[in-house]
Amino acid sequence: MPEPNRKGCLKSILPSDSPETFRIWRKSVWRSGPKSLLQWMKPFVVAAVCLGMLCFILLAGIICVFAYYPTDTRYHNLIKERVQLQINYTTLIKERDHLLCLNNWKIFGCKFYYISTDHKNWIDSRQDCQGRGADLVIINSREEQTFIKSFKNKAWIGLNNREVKKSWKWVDGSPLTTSYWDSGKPNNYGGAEDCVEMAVGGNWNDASCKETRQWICERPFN
Ligand SMILES: [Ca+2]
Ligand SMILES: [Ca+2]
Repeated sequence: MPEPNRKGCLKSILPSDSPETFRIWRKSVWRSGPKSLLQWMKPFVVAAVCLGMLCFILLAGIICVFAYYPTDTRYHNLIKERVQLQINYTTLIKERDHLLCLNNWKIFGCKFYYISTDHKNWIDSRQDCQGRGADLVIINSREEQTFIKSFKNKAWIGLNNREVKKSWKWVDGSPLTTSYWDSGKPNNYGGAEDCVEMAVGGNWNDASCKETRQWICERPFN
């Protein structure tokens, strides 16, 4: 009668499938003591441990799926909300630009610009701008000058020397540093040209403050 061995599988150690043979083999195992029994059981213990580990891994996987699924849903909801906010933002920007356009305002950089359709002298033009929460435009850069030229009309800008002759100042009190005078200007024609207009070509001309022109206002966003 073969002894159960370490690789043991019941079928491999039994010589036949007869009940009598199995009974004799069982007696032999019990008679040979606990050590032999343990050796016989070892493959089954290993199999049970493996099965237990497999169940543990499966359970952990299920827990992970249920734990992460809500997070995944929240992530997709956030993506949807962000897309919706972008759509709303784009719509609002279009509506804002449409309203600004209807009221003759334009946006350049971080500023609003208003070009009048009416004509006024320089002082009244400035007062109109101030009534709109703005002031006559101050040209701070070549880019802004190029933008202003796009209006293509004679228009007052916020530069003058009404206080001190030949001392050109912007409406915020700052001195003129960079200029875009038209050729031969300023010429102080007739001795009383103390205000500055954007000429038709886009460069500047000094003119009498009493002349009536369109005007350009500038204001910050807030
Ligand atoms: Ca400016
Ligand atoms: Ca002039």
